[in-house]
Amino acid sequence: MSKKKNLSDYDDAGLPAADKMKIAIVYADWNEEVTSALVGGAKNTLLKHGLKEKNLIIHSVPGSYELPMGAQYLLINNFDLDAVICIGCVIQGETRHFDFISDAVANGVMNVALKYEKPVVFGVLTTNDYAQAKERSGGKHGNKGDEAAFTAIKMAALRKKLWK
Ligand code: DLZ
Repeated sequence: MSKKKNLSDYDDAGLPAADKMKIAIVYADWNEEVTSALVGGAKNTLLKHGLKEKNLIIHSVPGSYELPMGAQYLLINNFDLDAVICIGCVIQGETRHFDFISDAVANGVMNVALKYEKPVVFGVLTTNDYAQAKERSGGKHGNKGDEAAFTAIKMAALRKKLWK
């Protein structure tokens, strides 16, 4: 997958079915046009691989900074969740907000994953401008939501396989 540029091109041969999984998506309202397209991509990919709609939970948070907390709320309140996909879009602006938010969300997502020992996927675009975000949310570079969904299924299946 990593050798390819298009975020929607992944090798699904051998990807386990998601029909027995329960997966949550938490997405940021900031840059809503982009994040809703990312959610759409993730949802399509999850359902395409067998996830039942009743086993898909979707909630929103105000901005990407709140994604780790949203993921943690979901994991606390749903013991049977197999994975959480965090979706956001942080666009470089004129202030240092971009760096603080990007670093905080990346570290926060990893911390929640390690704390709960479950896949918490970083489906967050961090781009220089809006055009780059559009290109990666269903444009010429594919949809990062697809990539995030693929990652969630693959990691959830690995955890199920290895867990004793
Ligand atoms: C404040 C802010 C800014 C400037 N830019 C973005 C952005 O590009 N993408 C995003 O998801 N959120 C942004 N936010 C909001 C923060 O993530 C957060 O919601 C607020 O700082 C409140 O904690």
